[in-house]
Amino acid sequence: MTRLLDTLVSPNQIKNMSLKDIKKLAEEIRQLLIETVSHTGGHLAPNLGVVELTLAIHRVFDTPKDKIVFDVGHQSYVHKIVTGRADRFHTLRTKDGISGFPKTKESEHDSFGTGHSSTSISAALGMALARDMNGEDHQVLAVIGDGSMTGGQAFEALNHAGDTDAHMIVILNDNEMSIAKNVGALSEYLSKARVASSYNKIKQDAETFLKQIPAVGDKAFKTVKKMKDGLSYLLVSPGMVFEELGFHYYGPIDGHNIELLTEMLTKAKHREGPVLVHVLTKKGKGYKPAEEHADLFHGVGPFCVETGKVHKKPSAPSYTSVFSDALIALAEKDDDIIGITAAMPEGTGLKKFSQRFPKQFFDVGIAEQHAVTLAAGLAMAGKKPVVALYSTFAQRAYDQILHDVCLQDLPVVFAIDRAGLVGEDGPTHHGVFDISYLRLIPNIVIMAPKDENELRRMLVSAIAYPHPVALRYPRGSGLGVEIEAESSILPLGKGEVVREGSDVAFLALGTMVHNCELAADILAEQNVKAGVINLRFAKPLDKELIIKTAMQYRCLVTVEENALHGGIGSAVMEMLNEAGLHDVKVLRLGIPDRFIEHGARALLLKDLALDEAGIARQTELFLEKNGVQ
Ligand SMILES: Cc1ncc(C[n+]2csc(CCOP(=O)(O)OP(=O)(O)O)c2C)c(N)n1
Repeated sequence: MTRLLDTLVSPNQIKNMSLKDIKKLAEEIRQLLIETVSHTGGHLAPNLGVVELTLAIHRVFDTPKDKIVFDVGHQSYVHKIVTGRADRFHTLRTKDGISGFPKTKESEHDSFGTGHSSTSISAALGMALARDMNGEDHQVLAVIGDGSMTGGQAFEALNHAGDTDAHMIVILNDNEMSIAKNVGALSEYLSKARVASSYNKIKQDAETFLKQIPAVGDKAFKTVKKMKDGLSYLLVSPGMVFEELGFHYYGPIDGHNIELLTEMLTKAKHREGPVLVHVLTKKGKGYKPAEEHADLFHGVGPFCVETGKVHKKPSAPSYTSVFSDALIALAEKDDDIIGITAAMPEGTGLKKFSQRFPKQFFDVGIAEQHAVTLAAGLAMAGKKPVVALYSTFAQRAYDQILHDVCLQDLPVVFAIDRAGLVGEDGPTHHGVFDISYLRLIPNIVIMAPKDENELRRMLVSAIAYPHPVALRYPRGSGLGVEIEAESSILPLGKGEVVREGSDVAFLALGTMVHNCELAADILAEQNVKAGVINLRFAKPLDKELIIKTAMQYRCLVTVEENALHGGIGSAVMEMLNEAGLHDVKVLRLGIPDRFIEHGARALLLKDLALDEAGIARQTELFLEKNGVQ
């Protein structure tokens, strides 16, 4: 049987489809999503939840003329499928394949690139204001989840949009979930709105029914009305908050009912000014394992479609889980330790901590800025906050790190997870800038472990140092070293000599220490004797060790999984320059000055010549050029 999907070349075709066909198309899209993500991994549950919503949007609006901004963009797969990318969808998140997030370079139907949350309303408002200035007449939509609505920027944008006449439509996709269960007062409000709307519906149905019964009808009707008046103070008007902010509110409506969605979106399209359409969806809709475990299937690795079981590769524990266990062990002895996450309890490993120490844990929603200043407040009052953030999302809280924490030299620990290349999520998620953007801030200590034991020692040290500390570690598994029973404090700003050599010395940090050891093995086969220094600290640098190594080897190769600009290579060169060591040759290896696309981490490292073979090859060329070989 031919699939409707195979005949779909333009989203415009959806407009002429019968409702029956649209429902069939929805079914086919669900199959494609499940089948593809079971191989590639990706954001399955969010996309299963927005199949009908996306089809209804394309039924009512015309892309690329009309602009849709998907918040975070992890739920844009259905949009990609119906805008001419169905045949390439199997390449999702693979190198040179379809990106897991909207990308203006990938399609004219993607009107704005996203990946970090809570930006959609700002971007859509900007587009709507520009449209009006240019005298154009297209529509602008922001599709934002209830989780992303907890981000401060979403409120800033609502506050501004409601004060303009610009016509734009915000679609609030409310599934009561962020990655984990959504948190916060807004989330509570939205739950009440759900209850209020079903209460109103029951009330209306009951009233109509009772009025139809002669004689008894009137009496019963009055009783129901009394009940309603008694209850109404408990209920909120569903759209009150948004109406007060200057939006015209529609909803809440069933986000899986295409007819209703079409009707509401058409109304919203023809209204003036800012409009908010509140839709209720089920995350993971249509695939039982994803409905039942929406958090696990939010962003999932390859899995078995029949059982819903994630394929687990046997491997060493992840750095995240080593961090998680080490933090719990520390908190067992110190109840001043506070764990803080910005809506990522599972991803940062703090979920276990929250279960063990519920009173010492805060999930603040997608609010990295607040998380950091909250930690500053806690630290000022004597607590020992550990803010676990992904490197890429810590960018959000830059001013808070600088102004609220470092300027006051407060002992806040930043557990910077997913530092380095993250792989399939791509440029919006690679954590390759943190050393550069943190290194210039006074007072902060920055370190990165070479393996699991060093991560444990660094966490113990971070809690003990009386300064702000950023401890960066990568996504994925550690090296599989045997975990030591005791973890002692590291001397601040001291590196270690991992391997002695004579021709060239690697100065490396974090993940790259191991790669340099392997590269040194390769070089040894060519009779090149390479030393390996584990710097441990990006700040303060081990001046004594670096100067000594520079004088001894005269040829240095710095290696880091961070941008070359402003990274440890830059730091070492600044130090050599200040020490007057102008004739020491330095090769800097790291992430070049461009955004790195998505793809498996190993492939990306190979492409950038940051795997052992690439490091060895580049080192040989460098030595040749400098007449060492
Ligand atoms: C600034 C920022 N912090 C954290 C994340 C990680 N993140 C991706 S999606 C998501 C939850 C989004 O929830 P919601 O908007 O409700 O969308 P849903 O997946 O439920 O459809 C989070 C926390 C992010 N993308 N950006």
